Amino acid sequence: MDYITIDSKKVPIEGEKNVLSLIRKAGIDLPTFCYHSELSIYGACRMCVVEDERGKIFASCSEQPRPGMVIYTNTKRIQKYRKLIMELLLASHCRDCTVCHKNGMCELQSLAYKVGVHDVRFPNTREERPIDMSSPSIVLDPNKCILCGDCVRTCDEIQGVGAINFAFRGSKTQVMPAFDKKISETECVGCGQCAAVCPTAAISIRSNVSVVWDAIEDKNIRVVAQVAPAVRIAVGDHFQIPKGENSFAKLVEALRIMGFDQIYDTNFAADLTVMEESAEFAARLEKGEKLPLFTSCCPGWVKYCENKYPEFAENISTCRSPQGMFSAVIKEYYKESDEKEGKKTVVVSIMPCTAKKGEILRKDNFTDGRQDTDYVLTTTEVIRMIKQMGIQFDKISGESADMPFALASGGGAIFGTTGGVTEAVLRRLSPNKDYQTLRDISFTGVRGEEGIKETVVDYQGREVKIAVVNGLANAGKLLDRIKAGEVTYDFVEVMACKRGCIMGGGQPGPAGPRTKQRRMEGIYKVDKSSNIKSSDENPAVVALYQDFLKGKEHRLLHRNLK
Ligand code: HC1
Ligand code: SF4
Repeated sequence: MDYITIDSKKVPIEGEKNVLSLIRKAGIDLPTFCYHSELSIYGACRMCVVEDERGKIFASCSEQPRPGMVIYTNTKRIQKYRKLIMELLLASHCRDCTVCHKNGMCELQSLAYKVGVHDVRFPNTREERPIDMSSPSIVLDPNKCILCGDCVRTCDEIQGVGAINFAFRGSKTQVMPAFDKKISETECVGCGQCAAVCPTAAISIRSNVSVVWDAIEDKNIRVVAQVAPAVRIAVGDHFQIPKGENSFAKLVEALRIMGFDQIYDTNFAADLTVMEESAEFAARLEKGEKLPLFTSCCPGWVKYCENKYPEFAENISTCRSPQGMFSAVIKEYYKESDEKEGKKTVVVSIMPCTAKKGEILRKDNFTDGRQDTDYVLTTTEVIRMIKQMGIQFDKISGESADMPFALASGGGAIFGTTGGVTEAVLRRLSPNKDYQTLRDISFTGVRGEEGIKETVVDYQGREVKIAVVNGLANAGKLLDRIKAGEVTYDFVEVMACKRGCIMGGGQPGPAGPRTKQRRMEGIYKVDKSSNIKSSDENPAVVALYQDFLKGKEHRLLHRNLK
């Protein structure tokens, strides 16, 4: 086997494409801003520089490993070099760290500390630039940008959107949409993946924290929370909870301490979505109409399809997302009590996703002209609120969500990761729900991290072709193949974010490969521990259909498409 030597440790080369990967394999956490294993190599930030035995200094992310190489990662020269790079980055960065909302979560801040920069010798010569607040999902603040390009490559390579790019030259270089447009005037789908990779607050999540505190403070407002499937396995990340552990009960207790009046589980509404989407799929299959049916629960995907492939817009399920269905049901549920008590119900949904902030503003998601979800808080915003309140999240023991919307099946839980919607629909449509059948469904190929998964299942004696897609660029590839007649499907699940909602733009970061893996496992553990596996077996769902929902299914659960 071939080796390289890193700081006197021999490290085997096992297919790694760059020296940086071997350094990390050796257990050394070398700082980087612009290196991400899933993106093309850019080599711009130079933070990962190392020195070889000949005294040559180079960026380890863009250097191929050669057998016999000897690498030093922390010589005096390297330390000096890194400090200088950091100082130059800080020189052109605004200095409002103490009041920045990324304070404490900023990679620039933590790396400045790590490399030992305590002073910046250079004046800040950069002009103040306007902040773009036009999107409901993200905020672009060019004054905080270090030009690492992570956001540009993510939007282009992973999401296939290309809404932002570098503009101007030299000291005027800036990341922004083309033609001086605002981000809301581009094809941006609000997925927030750019914000998730941004090491500073140059692209950040549009915050609703203060308006939610205002609502909680108002005694005439009933503040109702719904908590999405993927939030529970990431909210603990900032509180020393093991990665991927289910923190739902702790979150419920924390929300109660904060002053939320009712706390419900969006997994319950995911069960409602499975019921409606399965029925819609079965009906379309029977008629042979508008196939493939595309899932509709991911707003980033819905917008992407409408923007880039409008010819497929009719194929998207008419079902609202679980968030949309649930908020409509909650508002209807409290209608009478609100009138009697002179109160107003405000629904706050707690989501891993920034695009959900845009979904709630879509008119096709309104009920009788009313916006059902009032505010969306991402997982990171909720983490901030927990910290603001001083709740010792790791110490509280946890409580149950409120009835009647606390009970969910495992099928609802697995919505939080790629393949979950499809698996839940297959469980629902299967006449048998025994252990072996459900196990067989889980092995049809719908699980796993691949960008495009395909499978064929039997449904009432016919072959049903299914694709599961995650990452919008992969959706574009699949749609191109469908358009070219190269492939046909009956059912296609699309999630905008790679690995699904567990890696939504509103989840805490940075999340390395192990965290991603743990989050996926965390979702399946929630399913495993659930006594009810299929949405149609959820007694709370059955009861809702028998009584409250009678005659209102279409009005509350489907998009109003004219
Ligand atoms: Fe998702 Fe969904 S699974 S879209 O990823 O269908 O955001 O978690 O809440 O609505 O349930 C997100 C997650 C979420 C919806 C559900
Ligand atoms: Fe691109 Fe998504 Fe960021 Fe919009 S939110 S700029 S689509 S990565």
